[in-house]
Amino acid sequence: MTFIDQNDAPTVDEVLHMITTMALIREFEEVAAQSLFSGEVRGSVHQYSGQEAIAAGVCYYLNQSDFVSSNHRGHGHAIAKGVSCEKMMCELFGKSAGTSGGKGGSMHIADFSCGMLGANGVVPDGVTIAVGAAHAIKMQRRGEIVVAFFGDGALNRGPLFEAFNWATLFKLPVLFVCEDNSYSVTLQTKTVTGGPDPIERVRSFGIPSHEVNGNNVVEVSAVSKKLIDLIRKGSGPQFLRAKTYRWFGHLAHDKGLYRDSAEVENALKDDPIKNASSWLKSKNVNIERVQNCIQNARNVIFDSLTMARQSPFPLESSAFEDIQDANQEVDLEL
Ligand SMILES: Cc1ncc(C[n+]2csc(CCOP(=O)(O)OP(=O)(O)O)c2C)c(N)n1
Ligand SMILES: [Mg+2]
Repeated sequence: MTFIDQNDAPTVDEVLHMITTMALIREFEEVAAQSLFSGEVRGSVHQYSGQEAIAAGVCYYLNQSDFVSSNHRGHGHAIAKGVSCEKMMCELFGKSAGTSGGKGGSMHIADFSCGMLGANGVVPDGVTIAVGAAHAIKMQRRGEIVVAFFGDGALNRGPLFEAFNWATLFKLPVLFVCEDNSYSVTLQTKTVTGGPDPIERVRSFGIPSHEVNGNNVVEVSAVSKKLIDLIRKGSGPQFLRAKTYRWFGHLAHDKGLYRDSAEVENALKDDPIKNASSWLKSKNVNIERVQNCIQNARNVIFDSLTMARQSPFPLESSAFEDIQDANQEVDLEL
């Protein structure tokens, strides 16, 4: 489904907002990678650069009370869902002001206060968490919906199919968003995928499946708006595959030498931020308004970096706090 009904197309102001979100993500990833290279950030950073239109377009029409779950490449989803960039940067720097008090790092960013259920390093466990949350919402007769973001690499993992089965069996309010960048770590996903197009697997569960150009925020947001609306009205699960490309290696340290340089060069030309700017230009929007959005986003990330650098690490005495005690009852209410 790529046809956009004019009634679903976003307005100029909405696209300007989405450009700001995309610019926040792009800049955040740039600073995160540089901070990893400089040794200020430890661990790993999976940059979302090049895929920004998906998080920005899907999350635009979600309410704050709705939920998202994410994977290892989760910074963009968190920013688009409204998690504070300052708290996220602090988390990457291991500082106590971070979303998890500096103890989680890049792949464990979560903030329930704005519906971010968590990044997740296990493929595809964010999806099963999303389905669990959707089941809780249904049992409690609440109106929120859940979006599960995952990559094409997850399409060959068993737990994904358990999640699809459960979601369709109980008609749960969940939108599955597959960010198809064609790669699973160093492999082209198609070289490890049997059978016809994996979208057929999704359809075999009876889940309506749609495809969109993931580098075009106008298209992503228009289709997402429609799907979110259907889910709110009780359609049960929907599936959206968004074709895209990750600009850098799997991790910031990966040079991506397994990819053809012409392929990368071509992909870089299909820049989601430039695509959105061109759309705005076609609507006679003054380029200065676009540049202001991008500059504002850069300022926010610069301030986040300053804060992360200046903030304290957690106290040594807190090292054993925030650890789940097997005998302790956990309040799992959302
Ligand atoms: C259960 C499990 N097996 C293997 C891995 C190692 N691993 C990390 S990311 C990944 C796949 C990444 O591809 P994709 O899901 O398409 O996401 P992308 O990195 O392309 O955004 C794998 C296999 C893992 N994290 N979890
Ligand atoms: Mg992938």
